[in-house]
Amino acid sequence: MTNSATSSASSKAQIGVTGLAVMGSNIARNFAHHGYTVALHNRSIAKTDALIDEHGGEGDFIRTETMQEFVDALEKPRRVLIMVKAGDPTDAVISELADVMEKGDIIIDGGNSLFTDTIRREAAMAERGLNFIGAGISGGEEGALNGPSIMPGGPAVSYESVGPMLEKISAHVDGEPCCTHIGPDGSGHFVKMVHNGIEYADMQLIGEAYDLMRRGLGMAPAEIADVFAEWNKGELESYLVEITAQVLAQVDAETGKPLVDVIVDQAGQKGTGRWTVKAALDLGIPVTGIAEAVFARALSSAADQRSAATSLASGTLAEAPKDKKQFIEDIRRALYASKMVAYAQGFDEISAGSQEYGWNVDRGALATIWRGGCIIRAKFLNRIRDAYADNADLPSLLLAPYFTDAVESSLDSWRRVVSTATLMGVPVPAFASSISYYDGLRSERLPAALTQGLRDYFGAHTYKRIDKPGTFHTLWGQDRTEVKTD
Ligand code: NBP
Repeated sequence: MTNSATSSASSKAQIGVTGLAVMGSNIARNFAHHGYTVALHNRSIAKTDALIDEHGGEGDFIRTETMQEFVDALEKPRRVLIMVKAGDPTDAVISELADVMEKGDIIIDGGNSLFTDTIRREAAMAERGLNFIGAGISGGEEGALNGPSIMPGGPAVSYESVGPMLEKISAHVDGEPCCTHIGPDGSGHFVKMVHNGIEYADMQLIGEAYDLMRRGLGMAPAEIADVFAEWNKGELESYLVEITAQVLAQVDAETGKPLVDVIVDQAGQKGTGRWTVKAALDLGIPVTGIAEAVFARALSSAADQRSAATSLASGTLAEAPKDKKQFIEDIRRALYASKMVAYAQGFDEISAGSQEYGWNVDRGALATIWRGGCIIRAKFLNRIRDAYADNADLPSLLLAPYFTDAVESSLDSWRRVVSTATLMGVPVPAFASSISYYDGLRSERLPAALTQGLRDYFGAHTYKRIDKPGTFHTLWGQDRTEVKTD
């Protein structure tokens, strides 16, 4: 181990990591495990020393204290991965780094930055001759150490320099790395944001499935854990379904109760789900499953409002379905169909973002790198990859033959689950909004025609007709004749 910065060319580091909290230190170790010499830096030296003390023997690390020392420890062009808190701390570190780096050096922001910040930072760094890559990294602590899914966006020329290293430390599925160049500037952070949005939807759908078995069927958490474990052997196989079984099976050591029963039922959020919905609103893309998931977390956290409302009437509630086995199978199918909607919507948002910002994101390649390392990793992503391989211009994932068939075979179950849940008074916002989206998507005519009529009535917003070209307005306040306005 090298434990101090040195100026000799042979002992320079190929990569530097600044920000050595849980994610940064694990990624630094991951680089070292793959044979790279890693320069280490953190604002407070204690974290650098803790990493060296606990894991210094795992590979070649160079301990540095100041930013200048850190940059001097790197071979040229210098490659620095920033793993600090998103927002102002990231700007502060970029600014410090840019002051001591040289033209052609590469800064990689591996934090959960907002993609518009990445666009701004990439442009600012380009003006100074520095290459900036915004890399979404998913997989949490464990992924960072053993192989995350990495979504780098930035200049292609800098990807040539850092791409092979990032690919090496990423997770691999069927020998393929879970890392690929996503596109220019903010594209990497944009797709990471949508990844997290889909993760929100996935978890909300899992929560609704759990609630239907718990409150609806009166099953115990351990029994539901077995159901999820069973589901994980089939088409729902995924990391989140796998760990759901584990969390539900966990017993609290202190009380002897299921752990899920002693956890406060208020879901936290750090912002990426909200960002996904905000960006979707700006792009005009319905991401109803993700939005319901964000709102469901907000409702769960409105503790005072909820406790004031527990006495609200429920109306007459239906009993649970008699055929428990059938209902559990219905829930499984509803979960799978709703999940397909959430992914279809997420990929629509990625297409729209890619078009808006000129990123040319390859959706099939993206599905490929989400198969391993990341939180939404699932068997199902192979299907998405195949769908885009068959038709790169697919208008909706739901129109790919596999998805069309899978939804069709789940439809009866899906409708039964949503209607039964409503009759039993169990909230299923994501299941319900997903099937409504699906029914809206497949409708030949939507009530939007009436909306247009109303808009024309109160605001003279005009409308188009189905039978002739042009734009029209009805003189609602006069004799109600129609005039052509263009
Ligand atoms: P945190 O997000 O908790 O950030 C802590 C790090 O930021 C420490 O190294 C801290 O230095 C540094 N820092 C702060 Br705070 N303000 C700073 C400033 N003004 N100047 C310099 N350094 C500053 O760490 P994390 O959980 O390891 O996450 C790192 C990044 O990775 C974040 O952007 C996060 O969103 C993203 N991410 C996290 C996960 C996850 O599972 N945790 C997954 C994927 C992505 P100090 O030690 O001196 O206070």
